[in-house]
Amino acid sequence: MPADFNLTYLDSNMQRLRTFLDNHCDNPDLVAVIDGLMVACKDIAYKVQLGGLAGVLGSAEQINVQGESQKKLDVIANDLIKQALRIMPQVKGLASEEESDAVACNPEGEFLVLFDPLDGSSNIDVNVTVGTIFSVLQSEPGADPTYEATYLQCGREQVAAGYVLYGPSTILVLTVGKGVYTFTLDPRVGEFYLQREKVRVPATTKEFAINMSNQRFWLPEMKNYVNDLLLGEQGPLGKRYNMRWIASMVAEIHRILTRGGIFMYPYDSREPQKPGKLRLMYEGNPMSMLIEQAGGKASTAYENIQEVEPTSIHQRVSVVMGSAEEVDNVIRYHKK
Ligand code: AHM
Ligand code: MG
Repeated sequence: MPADFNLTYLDSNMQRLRTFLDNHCDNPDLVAVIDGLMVACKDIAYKVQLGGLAGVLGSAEQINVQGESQKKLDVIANDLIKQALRIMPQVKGLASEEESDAVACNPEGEFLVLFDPLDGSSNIDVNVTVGTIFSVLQSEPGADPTYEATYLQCGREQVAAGYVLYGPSTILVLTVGKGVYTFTLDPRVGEFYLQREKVRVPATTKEFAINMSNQRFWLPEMKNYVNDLLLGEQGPLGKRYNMRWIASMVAEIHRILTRGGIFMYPYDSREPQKPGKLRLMYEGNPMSMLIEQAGGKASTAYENIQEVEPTSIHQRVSVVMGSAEEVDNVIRYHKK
C-alpha cells in the first residue's frame, strides 16, 4: 500500500501554500496576487494533463509578437492568467510573452505581473514538461499600466518570482526575496503543499545544458568554453561533464535547483541583431532571481542579468545560469 494511502490533510503537518504565504510574506496584497495567479496555474495544469482529451494540443495557427508560431495551449494559458489577474484589485497591469502590448488591469493596483504563460511549449505535443514563469514588480504610484515604460525595471526590483512546472507532478517554485521554496500540487484537493525549504544550488557541477546545434553560431569565447568542457579530465577544466538538453527552460532550471548544473542560451549569430533567444522580462529575470536566491549565479556572460536595464518588454538576453563556480568559469572565458 502506498505510504500516503490513508493521508488525511486535517491530520497532516503539511503546510498549504496560503498558510506559508501568510506567515512568510509581509505584504498581504502580494500574497493575494500569488494566490490569484495559482488559480489560473491549477487550471492550466488540469488542461495540460487532459492533453488531447481536452482538444488542447497542436498549433493555434497564428504567430505571436515574438514571431513564433503559437500552440493552442500558449493561447489558452495566456488567456487564463490574464483573466485571473485582470479581476484582481492588487494588479495594476500585466505583460506577457504572448501579448504584443502591456495590458492595463486595475488603476489602483500596486503590482505588475510579467509572465511566460507556457515556457517550452514547442514540447507540448510530445508530452514533455512545460511551465509558467512569472515575475512580480511594484509599480510607481500613478504610473500608467498601458505604457511600456511602466514595466521597464531591472530584475533587482522584482518583489517575487517563480514558475509552475507541469511535469509528472505540478510544482510551484517561488521566491519573495527570502530564499526559494517549492510546493507540490495535490490534484485531489487542489492545494499546493510546501515540499522544500531554502533550496540551495550546489556551487560546483559536472552537468551542462546548451543547444549544441547552435555551436557554429556562438561567439568564439563561448565556443572555447564548451570545447574545453568537452575535453573532460584532459582539458583545462579538469573534469568530465555530462550533458542534458530538454529544450524547456523551466525543466532545466528545475533540474539545476534540484541537483546543480549550468544552463546556457548564449548570444548567437542566427539573428545577429538580437542579444539572445530568451526574453529578459519573462524568462531571464525571474529565473535569475530564483537562482541567486538559491545561492547560484545568473549572467549574460558579461554582466549580471538582474542588472540589465530593460529598454523593451519583449527584450531578449543572453543567459548563463546555475552553479556559481561554473558560471564564473564562463565569465572568465569571456574576459580572456
Ligand atoms: P518559448 O518560451 O517559446 O517556449 O521558448 C523558450 C524555450 C526555452 O524553454 C528553451 O530553453 C528554448 O526555448 C529552446 O529553444 P531551442 O530548442 O529552439 O533552441
Ligand atoms: Mg519561454
